[in-house]
Amino acid sequence: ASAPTTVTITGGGGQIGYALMFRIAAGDMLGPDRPVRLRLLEIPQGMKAAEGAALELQDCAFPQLVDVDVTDDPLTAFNGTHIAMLVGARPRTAGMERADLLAANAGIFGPQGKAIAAVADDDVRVVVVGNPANTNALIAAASAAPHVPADRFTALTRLDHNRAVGQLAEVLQVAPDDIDDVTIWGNHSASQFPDVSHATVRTGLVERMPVVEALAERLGGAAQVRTWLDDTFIPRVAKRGAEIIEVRGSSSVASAANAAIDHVRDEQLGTPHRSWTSAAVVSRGEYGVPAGLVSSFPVRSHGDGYEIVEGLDIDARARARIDASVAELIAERDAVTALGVL
Ligand code: NAX
Repeated sequence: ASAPTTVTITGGGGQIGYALMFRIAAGDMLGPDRPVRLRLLEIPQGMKAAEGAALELQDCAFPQLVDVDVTDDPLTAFNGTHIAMLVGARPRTAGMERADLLAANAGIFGPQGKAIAAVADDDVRVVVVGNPANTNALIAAASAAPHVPADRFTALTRLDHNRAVGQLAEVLQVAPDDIDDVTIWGNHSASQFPDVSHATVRTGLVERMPVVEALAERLGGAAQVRTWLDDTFIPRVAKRGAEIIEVRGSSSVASAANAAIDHVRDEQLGTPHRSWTSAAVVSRGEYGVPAGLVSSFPVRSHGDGYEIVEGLDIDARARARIDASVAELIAERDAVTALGVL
């Protein structure tokens, strides 16, 4: 067997952490042949919950799980880590302004970025799940520079991506796996742009059809497709988190953990040949997104990190939606800069 891969989960005593660790230990993220060492980072109040989860991991006797450490010290948690999943964050509480939220999270993700730079493996990859995920990733990347290249830092928009695929599969009455090349652009927030203009759906053994054409057949014409996309699909995907809270009485947990696993698996093992997925990565100016921002893009991996899929046509409607979400990312970055964090 290969040497163990060390995976650090921050917020290991929280809900998403709990949903993540058992699936990672079972081999869902890195495949059945890679032994895993788990490190759970918590703040003192969360230590008991994380320790309890570690006891349960032991009780699963997972063959691939080499060991589990629980700690409230970032330098211990990130020591030699290969994959850091930054889940723990400061949630927005009643009466909290956006600047307060950004500042509180800068106080978490800045020091964690520094700790990663100091002690993580040279090939470390980091995914930020804790919100505001894009800007938290920006802060962590800036704090880890220049020791860790910025492209090792990503933020999770795979849940939004999977939500979009799920909605399309339902309307088109196909399996989710029949749909390729959906894109989430921009921020992991209500301003995001779920884009189906390049998406295709399987119609035969190898034949595919543009999703917009398949939608037109189902909904009765191009005008109906436009209305459905603008009034139903885009807002439903962008606000799905609120819908889950309303129906379930609690935020997305298992689906968020699943998306984080998909994100890391594809980054580490590669995306399927034929298609791409979505992840928030550091822009180098692609598609007019200002360099340095952590924005969601169409991305591919050959097993060595995500690269942005370039050269896609962006029409005027899409341009306006991407620009609106990117404007929000710029505002978040400027607010953080004003706080003296960047
Ligand atoms: P919980 O409140 O259940 O768990 C968070 C845990 O993080 C707590 O146990 C807390 O003690 C710990 N924590 C706080 N500060 C920490 C620090 N400095 N170091 C280590 N641990 C720390 O929240 P949960 O439901 O697990 O959600 C976690 C985060 O994911 C939230 O920020 C949430 O907004 C975000 N989400 C992001 C999603 C995405 O697609 N990017 C979707 C799901 C989720 O909303």
